[in-house]
Amino acid sequence: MTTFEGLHDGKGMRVGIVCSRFNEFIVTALLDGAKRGLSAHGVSESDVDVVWVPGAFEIPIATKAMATSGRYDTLVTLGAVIRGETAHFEYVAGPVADSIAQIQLETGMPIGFAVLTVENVEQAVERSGPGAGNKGEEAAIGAIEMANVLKALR
Ligand code: INI
Repeated sequence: MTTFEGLHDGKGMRVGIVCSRFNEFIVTALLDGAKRGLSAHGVSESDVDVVWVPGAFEIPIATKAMATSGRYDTLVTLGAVIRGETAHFEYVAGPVADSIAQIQLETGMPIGFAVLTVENVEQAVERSGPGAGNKGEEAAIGAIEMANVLKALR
């Protein structure tokens, strides 16, 4: 029996992060978490690019451009869609998640997903704090693991 497991070793990995500016204070906290996770697992700051887009709806097109650029080993997407703030929550949140899943399958690029979809600002703050449970940090570490497991499978 052979077991394939991706290590959380990001040494030498080039990472692209897509951030949406809507609810910027939350996304900045997710970005801090993602940077923490990458650095703790060996990714050098000079190997990380951060791209800002206006809102979560614009994340997929920027992510696809990065996924097909040949410049990255893995990507991370960060955003915050808050139900209390928009009548079109469903029209933004669902398509973004579906599109990111689709881009992974079309391009073979692993993409960490921390586009929060929450009921209110309090829930967004809980998931983007400086301690454990920062979803940006979790997505970044997951992105490293997936890059390694896909490399092993290929
Ligand atoms: N974008 C977000 O990232 N989060 C939101 O909660 C949000 N709300 O509430 O509407 C939001 N809307 C903007 C959207 O992502 C696009 O940027 C906009 O529609 C322009 O295309």
